[in-house]
Amino acid sequence: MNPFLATIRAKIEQEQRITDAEALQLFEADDLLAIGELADLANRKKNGARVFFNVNRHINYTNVCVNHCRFCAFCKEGNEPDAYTYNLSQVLEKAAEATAAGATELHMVGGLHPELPFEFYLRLMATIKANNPAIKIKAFTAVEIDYFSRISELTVEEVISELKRLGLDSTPGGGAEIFAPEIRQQICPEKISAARWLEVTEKIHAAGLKSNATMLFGHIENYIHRVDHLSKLRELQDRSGGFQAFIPLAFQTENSNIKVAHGPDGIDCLKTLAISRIYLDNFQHIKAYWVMLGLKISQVALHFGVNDLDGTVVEEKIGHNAGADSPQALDKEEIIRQIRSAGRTPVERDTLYQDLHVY
Ligand code: V47
Repeated sequence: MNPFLATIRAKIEQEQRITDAEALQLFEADDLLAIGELADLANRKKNGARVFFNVNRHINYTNVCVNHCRFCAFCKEGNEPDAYTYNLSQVLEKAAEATAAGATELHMVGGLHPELPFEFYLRLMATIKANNPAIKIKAFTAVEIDYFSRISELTVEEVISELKRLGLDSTPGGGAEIFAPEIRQQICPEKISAARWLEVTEKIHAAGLKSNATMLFGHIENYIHRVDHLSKLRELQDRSGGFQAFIPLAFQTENSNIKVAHGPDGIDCLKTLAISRIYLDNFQHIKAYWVMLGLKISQVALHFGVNDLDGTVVEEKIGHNAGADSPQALDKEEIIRQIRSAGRTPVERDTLYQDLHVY
């Protein structure tokens, strides 16, 4: 092993942090297998052979959005023919299907709709919980929480507290994209700034809710921007401890207004997952979101520092509208098979990473 990688190994073994410069050097290194082995070492120290998944269902209640992010193939203007907004009974029908299928979590996010009032989301939350008392709701990113505060004239703290009172259990990690302003300005100029995303997320954590964090990679950013992104997340996690999982999202190019020849390839995806694991020493979970990565890369990623395969998903629109060629849904049995065939132990979890069943 070359001296640089030997230094990184020693740091992992002694549970010391790697620096931003070292993370950048890892991104620039060619030895994918050595990086993967180091990430595997870091992951095994934290999680052993256990790999988490959950039985969940996504519900995207509207695709109408005022933000017009350039990477996004999901969001529409309200007058476009394929714009939609589910009413309460449509959402309840999907939640009931999820409960009947054994789901323990709803992952619920949507566009920033210009007309729906905050009361719509409160009613959504309260009614879903009343009809599906056992299900956990992971909903509304920091971007949506900020928006709800603006449309309701409540503070962010009040918005979070109302949603929590009605049953919000955790929040997903979307909307982080890439924090560096020179890239963020180009890919999502109308979205809240990185500083605001981090501030709202810190308030979510301060209210006692856990959240996730994502990074959209493989478009116009470079390695420096990825390291900057990871560094802001590591810093916030040091202060709040509220992040559960980090989820690098591989950019899907179709129907997007970011014109690049291709998204990240398999090597880039594995490297990014592995370096995330090594760098984010204060994150317990690194998730391979198979919808964007594809199932095969996600399975191999279990040897590159990943300990979470997300879930059954059931109905996915954000990645598939942008050309993701993964399936719409996975059976629990298929997820278990994938994990076992990677030589790891499948653990079905709930939203807060409590074991539900070890297979
Ligand atoms: O914020 C949008 C991304 C995110 C594209 O927290 C795209 O457990 C790739 O955050 N190519 C939403 N990505 C999805 C998300 C998520 C998914 C799974 C689990 C969790 C979790 C969170 O999807 C958006 C944006 O970053 N996105 N368009 C695209 N063309």
